[in-house]
Amino acid sequence: MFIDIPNELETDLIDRPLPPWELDGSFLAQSSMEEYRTELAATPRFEEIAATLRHALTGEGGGYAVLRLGNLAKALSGVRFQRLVTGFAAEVAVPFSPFPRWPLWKDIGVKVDKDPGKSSGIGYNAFHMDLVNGTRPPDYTTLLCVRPDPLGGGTSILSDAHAAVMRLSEDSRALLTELAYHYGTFFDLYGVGEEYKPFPILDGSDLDEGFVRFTAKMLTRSELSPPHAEAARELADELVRGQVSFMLQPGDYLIVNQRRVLHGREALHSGQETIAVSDRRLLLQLFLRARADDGSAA
Ligand SMILES: O=C(O)CCC(=O)C(=O)O
Ligand SMILES: [Fe+2]
Repeated sequence: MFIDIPNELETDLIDRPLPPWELDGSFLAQSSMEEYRTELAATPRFEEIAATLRHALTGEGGGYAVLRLGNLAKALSGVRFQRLVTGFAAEVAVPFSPFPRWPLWKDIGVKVDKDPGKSSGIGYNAFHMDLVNGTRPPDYTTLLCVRPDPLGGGTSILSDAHAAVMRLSEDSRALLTELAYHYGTFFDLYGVGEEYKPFPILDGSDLDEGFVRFTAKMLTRSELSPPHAEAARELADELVRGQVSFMLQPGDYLIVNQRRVLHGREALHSGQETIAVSDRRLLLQLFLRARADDGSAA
C-alpha cells in the first residue's frame, strides 16, 4: 500500500509546474482537473502510478494507499507541491472542501488545549470515518504529512471495516443496521448531503453497498442504548484487533477509501507544550468525491 514514485517521474515532475487551480463552488473545477491531467499524463510512467494508486484504493482487499512524495516535497515550493498533490488526488476522485470557510486543503496542526481525542488534539484519535453524520460522507479522506511529531508520537492507524464487521456475531450486526446511532453536530457543510441523525452503522446486508458509518468517538460522546452501545463497542474492538499502523513521513500522502477503511491516530508524544507551534506535527487534509461513473459512488 506504499507507492514510491520512480526517479524518472520525479525528475520530470520537478520541471513541470502546474498552474493555480480554480474552484467551482466547493469542488475543484473541471477545467483545472483537465489541465492537471494533460500535464501529468505527459510525464513518464505517470499513468502507471495513477492506475496502481486507484487499484490500491478500490481493488480487492485494498482501501488505502500512501504515495511517497518526500523527494518532491523537498524539491518544490509549498504551493507547487500542493498543486502536484492535488493533481494526484484528482486522478482518484474530485477534490472538494465540505467547509465553506476553509480553503480546499485544511490544516491539521496540534493544539494542546483542544479536546485531546479530536482532530488536532494531542490524545488518541479513535477509529472513525470523517463527516460520519452526513448522508453522503466524502468517498475518500486524504492526509498529506508536512511534519511528523518531532517527539515521535502520532502513528497513523487504519483498519479494514468490512473485515471487522464480518468478525461480529449476526446479532451484533443486526443491531448495527438499526437507526440508533448519532454523533456530533452538523453545521454549515457543503457536498456531504443532509444531517443523518440517527443513522445506522451498516446500511444493509451487503457491505459493498454502503459505508460502515462509524466513529468510536460515539462510545464516549453520544448517549446510546445499552445493546446498541455494546454492538458498537464490539466493532470498535474488532477494528483495533485488525489495525495496521505506520508513521507518516514528510511528503507522505495517505489516501483512505472511506467505504472500506476507517482511520485514526495514536496519541502524540507527551511534552507538546514544550514545542513551538511552528515545529509541531502538521498535516493537510483534503476530501474527495468519487466520480459518478467509476462504480465506487453510491
Ligand atoms: O491526525 C491524524 O493523523 C488524523 C486526523 C484525523 O483523522 C482527522 O482530523 O479527521
Ligand atoms: Fe479523520
